[in-house]
Amino acid sequence: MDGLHTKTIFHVDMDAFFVSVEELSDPSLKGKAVVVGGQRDERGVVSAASYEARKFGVHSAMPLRTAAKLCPQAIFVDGHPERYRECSAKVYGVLNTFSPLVEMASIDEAYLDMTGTDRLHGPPLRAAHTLHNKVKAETQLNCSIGIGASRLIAKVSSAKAKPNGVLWVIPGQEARFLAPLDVRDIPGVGKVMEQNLHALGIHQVADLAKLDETVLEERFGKWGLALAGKARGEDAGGWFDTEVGEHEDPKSISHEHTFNEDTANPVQLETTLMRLTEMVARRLREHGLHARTIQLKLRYKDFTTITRAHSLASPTQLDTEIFEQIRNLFRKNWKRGAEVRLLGVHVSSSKRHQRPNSICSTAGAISAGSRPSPPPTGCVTSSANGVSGWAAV
Ligand code: TTP
Ligand code: MG
Ligand code: MG
Repeated sequence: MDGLHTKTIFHVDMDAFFVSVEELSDPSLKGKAVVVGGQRDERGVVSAASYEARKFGVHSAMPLRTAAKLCPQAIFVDGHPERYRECSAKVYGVLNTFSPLVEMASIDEAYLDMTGTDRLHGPPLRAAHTLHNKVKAETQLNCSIGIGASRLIAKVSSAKAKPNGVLWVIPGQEARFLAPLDVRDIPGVGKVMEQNLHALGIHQVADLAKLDETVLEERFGKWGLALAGKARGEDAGGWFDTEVGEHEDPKSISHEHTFNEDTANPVQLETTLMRLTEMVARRLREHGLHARTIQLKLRYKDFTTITRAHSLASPTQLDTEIFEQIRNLFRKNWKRGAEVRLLGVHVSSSKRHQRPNSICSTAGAISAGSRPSPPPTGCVTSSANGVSGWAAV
């Protein structure tokens, strides 16, 4: 456990990202129930929902028509993948001025290793608020920042800081912070694992923490052990290790989407490819794998199906890098105007591969500067819904 208290990790995640980017081009959307991903009568799925729409139960990956039923007053907007990528790159630019150790984990989120940067940026909360303001000033977008001694804690706390907040779990208080949370809040615990845990009467992280880890190991093997570590706030199982409950590294990962109505709309097609890419990349990261070969599958209305692949010189698990290749393959191979029935994104993975700029890489860790100052008393400091309360520690 020594390693647990030596790091300061930030997890930055943009708030309602696609919706917020749409609001930049159409400010009249602000504060309203907005659904991005297509029109209310289309057969696609929701990419993103505004916080206002979420109050009605609308969420990502839900059919647009279900969203329209739950929230008839919502404004439905088509997606603009180019804009999202541009904003993502801008965010990365800001983060990169803050720490050389930035790892974009998806189009709208990143981990920063801020260990030892006190002299430069001040203590963690001050640094986070400076960063929070900088992101806003340079992108006009809100984000939330979680701070913890592990990636796991940083990730969970950024989710709890939303919207537009900063939350720091003071080193040593991890178990107290996690205890009341649902097991599903632990990254890597999916639907199946949640059901397995519920069947054992385990609902909250506190229930997990009470168990001897050998019980979890007996029941779920090494994933049980990793889960026990996660319940203590550790990056157990390598954090992006295999998903809890899954027993093998997949050699290939793919996601496909069949359109309810065949479409030749390039925006709809590319938005779908982006969503499929995100799903694939997320699973790569969960399994600690990197894609070496990236393949597009395209089935036309008449069921003619083509697959086209591209091999990367440098394996990746980043949505942006995978999407760039998928988009190239799509643009080169799609017969413009021809209606498409199905799209698929498939990657073949290489074994675990350490990127040189990964924040896991100790070789690249920041060593200059002072060590973090001793934690202030108290458990968790939050500035939920804003940035004004942070000085309370
Ligand atoms: P998230 O960060 O999961 O969600 P969000 O930014 O919309 O909202 P939050 O404030 O809770 O972070 O995803 C980032 C973007 O990725 C999201 O705006 C749209 C896209 N996305 C999809 O296209 N499909 C999906 O299933 C999910 C989860 C996200
Ligand atoms: Mg987000
Ligand atoms: Mg995100």
